[in-house]
Amino acid sequence: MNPISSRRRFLLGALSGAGALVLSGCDKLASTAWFQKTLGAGESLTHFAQRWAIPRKAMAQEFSDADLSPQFRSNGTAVPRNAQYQALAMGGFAAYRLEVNGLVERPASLSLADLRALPSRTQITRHDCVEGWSAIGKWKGAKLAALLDIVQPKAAARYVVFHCADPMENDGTSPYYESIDFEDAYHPQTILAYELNDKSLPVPNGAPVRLRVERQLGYKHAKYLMRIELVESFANIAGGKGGYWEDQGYQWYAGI
Ligand SMILES: Nc1nc2c(c(=O)[nH]1)N[C@H]1C(S)=C(S)[C@@H](COP(=O)(O)O)O[C@H]1N2
Ligand SMILES: [Mo]
Repeated sequence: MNPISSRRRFLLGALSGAGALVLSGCDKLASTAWFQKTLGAGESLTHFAQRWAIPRKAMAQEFSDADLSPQFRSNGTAVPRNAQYQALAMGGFAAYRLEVNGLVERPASLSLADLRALPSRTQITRHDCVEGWSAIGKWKGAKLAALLDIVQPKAAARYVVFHCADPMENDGTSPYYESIDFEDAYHPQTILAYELNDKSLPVPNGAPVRLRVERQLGYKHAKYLMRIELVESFANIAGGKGGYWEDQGYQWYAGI
């Protein structure tokens, strides 16, 4: 048995929730270097327990064409207030490039054609927004795992950060951003979506490419992707909490 699966078995035995970890006298474990490193920045004990006690590899529910919402609404930014982005949109995104850099062996710059050439997945899923609405849409996109195989994450990389085109402040600052860990990055339903309901992704829904990370709430699904950065820690990015809404107090792990 490899060290991961023996750890996992131990934890599955020890944990039925974060409370059990403390109550069962595992506070010694909580102070070990391994535990501290695993817990890491921005990760709560609840997330730790979820991550180890609930199979994160499980699939989000998928639906059929008959379940599609008549219209998939837009939320948050509907058109990025960014001259460079608007010029790209006017040109049909022909000049668009998705930059992939940070802790990778082979940084990359991908056109939409490059993204469309990667192994893809199509999925009909339900999007849940914390503001109290849901919609079912059909998404097609490149598997993030396939892109990671190309850029080759360095050993120190722990998070994938998504930098977006839309500034959240009127003065053009605070671009939207998000981050996920490798468990979600390699999940089969985690895709860089370039189609919604069999059409090119509309601008209000994040054209030309947005993240779908189906086990988590709406705000994790970053739209208007410009750059993907692999990092060891997101402590030095913007407010340091791993996402625009996280910096305003939302949970980093937004499990559904
Ligand atoms: N770049 C960017 N991504 C974003 C947002 C945003 O404002 N900007 N809003 C988030 C929120 S809160 C939700 S619910 C979804 C909305 O996706 P939709 O516009 O396709 O409905 O996008 C998420 N991703
Ligand atoms: Mo949302």
